[in-house]
Amino acid sequence: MAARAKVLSIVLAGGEGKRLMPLTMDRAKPAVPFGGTYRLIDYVLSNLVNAGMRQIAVLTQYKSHSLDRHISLTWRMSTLLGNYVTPVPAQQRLGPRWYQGSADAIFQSMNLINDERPDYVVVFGADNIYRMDVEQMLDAHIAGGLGCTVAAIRVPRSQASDFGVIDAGADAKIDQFLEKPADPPGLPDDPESSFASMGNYIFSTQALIDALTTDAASETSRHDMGGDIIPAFVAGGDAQVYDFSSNEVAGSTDRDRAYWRDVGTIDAYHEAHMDLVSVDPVFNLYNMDWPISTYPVQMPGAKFTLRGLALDSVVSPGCIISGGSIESSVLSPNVRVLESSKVDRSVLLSSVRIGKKAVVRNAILDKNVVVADGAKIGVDRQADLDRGFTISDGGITVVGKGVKVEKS
Ligand code: ADQ
Repeated sequence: MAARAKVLSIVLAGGEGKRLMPLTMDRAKPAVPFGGTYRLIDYVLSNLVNAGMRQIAVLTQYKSHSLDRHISLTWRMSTLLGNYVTPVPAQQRLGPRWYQGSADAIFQSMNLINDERPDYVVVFGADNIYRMDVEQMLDAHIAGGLGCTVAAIRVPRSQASDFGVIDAGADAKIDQFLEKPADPPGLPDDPESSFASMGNYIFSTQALIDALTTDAASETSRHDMGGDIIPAFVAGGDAQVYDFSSNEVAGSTDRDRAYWRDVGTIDAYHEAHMDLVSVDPVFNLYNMDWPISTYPVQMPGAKFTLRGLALDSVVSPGCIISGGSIESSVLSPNVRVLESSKVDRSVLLSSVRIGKKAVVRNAILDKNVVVADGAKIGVDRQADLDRGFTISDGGITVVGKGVKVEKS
């Protein structure tokens, strides 16, 4: 039997997440809670670990305290056999400066690659919701024999300007890569769809080292993986695409196989939660053949009293719904909803308190928000703006951490 290839995984977790404000006010984007008990980073780490990747460095930067703590508490592994999942804060090894871009983050962490001497380097983003068997992508990378493989998924052309858009031939070799083009090209067999990069890459180690070293010396580069490194591989004829729809994850159906969401904006974050609570969700959190793991919550089961009820919702441990009603919503641990209150199409993060006769609709309430008796959120747009809440383009009201919302 051939020896298994040696792989180092690098998770890019240093983005600021400005478009998720105020949820990213005090935490890095990959530490933003998602799906009740999880954080965004749990999805990529579950995919890597389930696929057998056991040397994983998570490059962190801004506001990384909550992220570092989560990774250390949840993902720490036995160091037997050289296994680890470790947060690597920005080291400023090359001078007193933050990372300039995602490529600079890896360049400044080159010592990890030099120490580990892997055959291949897996570089994945930290803030997308999906399941992927990374080993299948690695096999495709090895079989293709090129320096770089980019995972991609079909998205509606109208949304493709947010992504790197790929034009590849039948042999999977990438002919053109356009990072966030204003007018994304459609696919020959489907003009209203484009092939979008998922921001997940696999590199042959020497090819990556060469590309990063050339990029670091460039004065015009923004030192960005999608903006500079991938286009350089494509220009050199050394990049191939990996079609995510060919990835078969244990226990998944054809439908959830095709599920991938970039939850970088408030609207996308809210929509992805609505996907979770749909009656027959495309993305199935309950597929225990490919578990999404997180820090286990040490709290009693959710309790419903005084005719409190929840329909089409995810209610985490420690919650008490005492006479209130919840519909199409996701509740993180330790939330309270009291008598005659209504929560609809909303995401409540941990320890939110909702008093009596309150209404919360189309809203995201960050940790520790307290909603007074009779207060309304997401009902009157002007009243929400007047109270300083953020309202997304799609009309979702976001209330920041710890805010006390009075009856207006
Ligand atoms: P974006 O998501 O816009 O596009 P970026 O903001 O660089 O790219 O984020 C990618 C990942 O890198 C995220 O996980 C982020 O947290 C992290 N990151 C960003 N800057 C970093 C830094 N300085 N240090 C460490 N980590 C950093 C990318 C690709 C597109 C692709 C989309 C898919 O550029 O081509 O389509 O991802 O979501």
